Amino acid sequence: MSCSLRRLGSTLAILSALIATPTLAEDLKLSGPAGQAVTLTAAEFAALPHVALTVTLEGKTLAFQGVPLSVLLAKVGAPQGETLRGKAMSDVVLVSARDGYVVALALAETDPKMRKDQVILANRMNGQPLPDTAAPYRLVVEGDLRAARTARMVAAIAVRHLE
Ligand SMILES: Nc1nc2c(c(=O)[nH]1)N[C@H]1C(S)=C(S)[C@@H](COP(=O)(O)O)O[C@H]1N2
Ligand SMILES: [Mo]
Repeated sequence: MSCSLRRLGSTLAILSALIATPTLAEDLKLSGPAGQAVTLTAAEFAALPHVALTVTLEGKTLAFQGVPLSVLLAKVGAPQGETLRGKAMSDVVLVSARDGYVVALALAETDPKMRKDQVILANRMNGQPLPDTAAPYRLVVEGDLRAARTARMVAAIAVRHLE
């Protein structure tokens, strides 16, 4: 009796651990140049400061809302502003999507102290949540003429330091 109760107890403990730490499809994995790792839930992303960015890509004007990439990269220790210099000038940002699509940016391109064109990770388009083909996040690079860098279904962003 006490043995089966104990087994029930440990089964419940395992189940509750699984329920407490699910890997949700909307989770966003961030990693920094020295291996720092942060996972943001959709609720944590929603609580970050959002900006609006309207772009015209291949003749289509789209109004996005999202979080500046610089805000996300600061969470994993990416150098920015005056600290983005020297060897960090070759740091790259890899934006990876669920279908294996990967877009590379120079870290310097993403820094609002370096360039006035915004780079954001959008979660809304034209006043609506992103459609399933793009959710949960889409990269938007102001100034681009083609849509190829607007990675849809973004799941992870990594800053890589090149030696
Ligand atoms: N994840 C992912 N994002 C992607 C692509 C892709 O193949 N996979 N293709 C890119 C290209 S080349 C284009 S033109 C646009 C097309 O987006 P749309 O179908 O919403 O117009 O998505 C971009 N983002
Ligand atoms: Mo494209």
